[in-house]
Amino acid sequence: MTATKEKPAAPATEAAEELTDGFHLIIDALKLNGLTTIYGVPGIPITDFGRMAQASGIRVLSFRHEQNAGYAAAIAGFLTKKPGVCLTVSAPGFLNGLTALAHATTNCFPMILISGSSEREIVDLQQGDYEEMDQLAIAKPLCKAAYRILHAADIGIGIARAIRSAVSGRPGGVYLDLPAKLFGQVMNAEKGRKSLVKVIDPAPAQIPAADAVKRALDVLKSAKRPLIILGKGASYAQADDVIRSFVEKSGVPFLPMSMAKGLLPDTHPQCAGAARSTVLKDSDVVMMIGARLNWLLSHGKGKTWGDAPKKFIQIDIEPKEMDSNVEIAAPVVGDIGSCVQVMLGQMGSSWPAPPADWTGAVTAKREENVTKMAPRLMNNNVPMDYHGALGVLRTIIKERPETILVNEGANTLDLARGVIDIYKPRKRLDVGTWGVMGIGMGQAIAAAVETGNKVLAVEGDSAFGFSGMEVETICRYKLPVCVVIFNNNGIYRGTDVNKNGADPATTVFVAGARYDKMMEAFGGIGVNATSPDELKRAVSEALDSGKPTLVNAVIDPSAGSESGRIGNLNPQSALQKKK
Ligand code: ADP
Ligand code: TZD
Ligand code: MG
Repeated sequence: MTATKEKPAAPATEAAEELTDGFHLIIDALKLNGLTTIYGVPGIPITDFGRMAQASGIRVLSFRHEQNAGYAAAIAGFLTKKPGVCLTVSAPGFLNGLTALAHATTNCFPMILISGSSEREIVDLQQGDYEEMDQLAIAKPLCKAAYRILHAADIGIGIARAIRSAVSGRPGGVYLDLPAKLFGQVMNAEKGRKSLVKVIDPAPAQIPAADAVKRALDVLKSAKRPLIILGKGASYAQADDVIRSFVEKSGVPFLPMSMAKGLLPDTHPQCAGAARSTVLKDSDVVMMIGARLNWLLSHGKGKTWGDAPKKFIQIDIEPKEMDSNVEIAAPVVGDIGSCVQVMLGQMGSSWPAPPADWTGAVTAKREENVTKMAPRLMNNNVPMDYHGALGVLRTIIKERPETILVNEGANTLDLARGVIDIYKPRKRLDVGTWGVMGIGMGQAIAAAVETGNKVLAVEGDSAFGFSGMEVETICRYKLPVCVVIFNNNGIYRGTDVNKNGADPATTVFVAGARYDKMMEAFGGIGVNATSPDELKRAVSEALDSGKPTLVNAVIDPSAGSESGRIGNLNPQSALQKKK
């Protein structure tokens, strides 16, 4: 079957019954629900499906590895509030995509992984079919919901269930299993059309209870040292104006989690990003909006949070999130847009500003830290250190606030998160809840595809390696992506030496590698940048031209620290002293 092939012809004996089949019904169901972009890798049994989808006007982006296509779909879900779709072949392709599906679920991004599968009769008897695997059973524990469609007549319902499962309540990943036989199944076209479902109100508003709102406002009002923490759920909610109005009306200092940076600009007078340790330690009431008290916030307790007793207010769509780590004094369950809107409405016209000694102390701390950092960001050292290189990128983003920043690595991640200010919502994408390496190229591609904006991907050399082959994809689709590799010759540092044998140490790579040449191999622009000035010129040109570019930024191999900012999470051997 080819892309240009018409719908199945009616047998000559039956007078012109119009027919359709699985291929067309899946495509029609996706389009009916506005799912018009697919990220995937072709092969049996979905090659023709990809061609037909492309012929039907769906944008089908072919990747070099399913994991990267999956990360693209996951972040597309975050950026658009519609499930990102990843399409894979059976067993190995499915498994490659599964990491991204689990990642989407963990991060609360809506995504649908659609995988072709082998024949059930053979799989279930384990008779050794081509790429045999019980994919549905394997996917189930790793996602929000998993479905298999066996009959063409169920395609409409199956896809509707997948969409609703992905986006309603707490968003997450959904697996959809499509056995090879389904695609060719034929049915009456009119019946087929009628079987399709346009999902009405897939993520219904969830209005918070009035007493919960009152309780939350009472706690907030009682605070002497209040703090608002914005998480990526708040970015996802696309309630930007109402969140900004609420924060500004409250007068409370706010701390953005990494993917909530830019929801209000990092340069906003209430932003406490540069006074993070102080506000976490000294605050007495903390209001979480779309952020979880997981490891990224030290579970809401311990040294990070200081000794002073704290009360938490939490807005989240997932009721079970409340009290997950510490007691939540004022849980507000609902969607962020509705919750913040209702709270804003109830604040009245004379909401009291937080005590000036608190807001003043936060501002003073922030300014002290910003001033301390400034000269480091202007250094012109060669080889570059992280701060010298990031100082340049910080200015470039300031001048181009629409640019989407993708960021992964260890030192490259932790330092860039602190240094590069973000000015607009959903303009910073990164490793998320797992701190996973490998999201870089998938996220960069989807960010460019979904928004049309320019993308700057700031990558550790190790981090980049997980998805580096997708630079070919970037060149093939001519996407406006500039990849900057912070090349310090290794993981955390490039200086480790193995004293006990001929093999290199476990954390180092080929010294002086030229990643820029990878880009040139596919017709993109490659630049080797050894100084902040060279870096500035190369990245500015790339973002202004929109041409696929990779800048190999040579970083001092000894500049980084083990595990960036989270070295404390490494277990230590009692028997072996660390260097
Ligand atoms: P961060 O890593 O930025 O702290 P998390 O991923 O830990 O953020 O938390 C995001 C939270 O936002 C999740 O608990 C999720 O249930 C919640 N969430 C996602 N979308 C919405 C929404 N539209 N309304 C309310 N809560 C949401
Ligand atoms: N594998 C996966 C999928 N995710 C991970 N987080 C890791 C391995 C472990 N890991 C980190 O947590 S950071 C990192 C690895 C391998 C790479 C750090 O090196 P880098 O950044 O070159 O990307 P810096 O600038 O050298 O620190
Ligand atoms: Mg490195």
